[in-house]
Amino acid sequence: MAATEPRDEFVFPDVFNDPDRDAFLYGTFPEGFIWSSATASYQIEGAWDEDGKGLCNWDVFSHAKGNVKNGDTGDVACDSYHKYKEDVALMKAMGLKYYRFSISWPRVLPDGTLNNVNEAGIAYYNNLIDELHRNDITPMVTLFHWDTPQTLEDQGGWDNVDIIDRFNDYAEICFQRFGDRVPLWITFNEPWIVSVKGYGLGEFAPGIKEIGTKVYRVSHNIIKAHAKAWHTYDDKYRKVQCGKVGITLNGDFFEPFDRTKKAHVYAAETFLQFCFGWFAHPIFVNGDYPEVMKTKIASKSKSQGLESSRLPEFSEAEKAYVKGTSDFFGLNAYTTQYATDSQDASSHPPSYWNDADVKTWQDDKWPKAGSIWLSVVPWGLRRLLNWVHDQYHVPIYITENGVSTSDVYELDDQPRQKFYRAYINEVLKAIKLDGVDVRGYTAWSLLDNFEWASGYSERFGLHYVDFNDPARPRTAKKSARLYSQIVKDNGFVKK
Ligand code: GBH
Repeated sequence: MAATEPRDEFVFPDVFNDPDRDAFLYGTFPEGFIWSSATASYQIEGAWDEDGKGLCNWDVFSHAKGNVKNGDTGDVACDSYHKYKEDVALMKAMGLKYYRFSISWPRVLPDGTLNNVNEAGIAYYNNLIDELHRNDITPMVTLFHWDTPQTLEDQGGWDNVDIIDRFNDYAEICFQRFGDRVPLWITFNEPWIVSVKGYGLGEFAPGIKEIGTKVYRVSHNIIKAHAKAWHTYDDKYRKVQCGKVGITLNGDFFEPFDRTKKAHVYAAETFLQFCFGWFAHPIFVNGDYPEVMKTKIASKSKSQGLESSRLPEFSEAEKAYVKGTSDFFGLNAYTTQYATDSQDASSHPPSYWNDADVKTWQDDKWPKAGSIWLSVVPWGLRRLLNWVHDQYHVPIYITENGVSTSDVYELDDQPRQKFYRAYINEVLKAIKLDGVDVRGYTAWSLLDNFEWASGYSERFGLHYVDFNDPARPRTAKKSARLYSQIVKDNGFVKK
């Protein structure tokens, strides 16, 4: 049995101490392995107020001064609302058989509710899905990639329990109208980011800074909303549509700085629980938060003079309802950090960061990408896959992995080519050498796009997009060719 609480003994296979850790492994992926690339509605669609679309929180957030670098917005973005056929053609040219995209909730339901169904928005996604199928590409659809209808945000957004039912209505209309052609659904993309960046640090929409309190309530509601949508599918649609519904979680891998020190191992495992376990422990293990979160947050809350813990509780009925509500583990993985126990363990101010008593940082020696948080650490992905497998024993779909370069015109994108080759090779090692059940890999991103608070200053695309040209022309970078070859070979063959 895997310990789903932090351990203080380093339990990964010995192969990790192998001097050949970074050696390249030739070989192929299991038959039927899913190769995909991803985008998200607000990051690519543009057409922010066209054809009856309602406002989303990111429209409002990016239109307000000072929130996004250079005052960039997603008003036009890659203009994929008009150019989706071109996007599909790019995937076709690469030989990709899956596409992960997200639906804009307020494009389908402009005020977030069933009071007003926007048929033009529904038609857009129907056209996209049909175009994909015509080109033999299977849709993998995310229901929520951060663009909340502004009317609901105005009512408290994810901090208002009413949104759970609104999200379920929205999920259900998507199952009804698109589900006959969508075999893979992802309810939420990275709830950690929504909570911590949106309602904790205020760096993302809606820009709220309540890192000690609201973050826990917001996540609590998201977990319940996820579970409800999963049950709706399970009760009413699964039998006919035969699809899978999962959730996508993000987090860095946390490597104990010195793995012979129990305190470092315990700290790294604790932070993995605070990132992944926060959502995955209720959903995949027992309907409840990890013990380490419950204990730490309760004791800090007490020392802060609070009557109850800042971490909400699930009732017994809720635990039973939430447990087991994901058909797979969607993993977005980019980077790694070192962890140790925090030397200055503090309770003030009440904060998610203080609650864990862990200090994390990145090694200066690790190569840096075009985003300050993104160090290139391929072996971290293999370890993370092992950790997720060991904790939850469910099929893993990598729903995002990729790398940024700064805003330069560069078609021979060497760092990105190296990144994909190295990271995808670590996925192969996790499958072949460690026996981890990974079913698919998704490159982030098909296109350069609106990189949230960084605007267009960071480029993650396999295709270059010229944001100064109204036609938003796309040009394949060399990394697109490299990825396409890996897909064609289903791995790495010696030539
Ligand atoms: C993904 O988020 C998103 O799903 C996608 O939309 C986005 O474009 C892509 O990655 C690239 O950023 O320093 O503590 O604030 C992903 C990963 C994880 C990146 C957390 C920023 C910063 C943590 N994010 N990380 S912190």
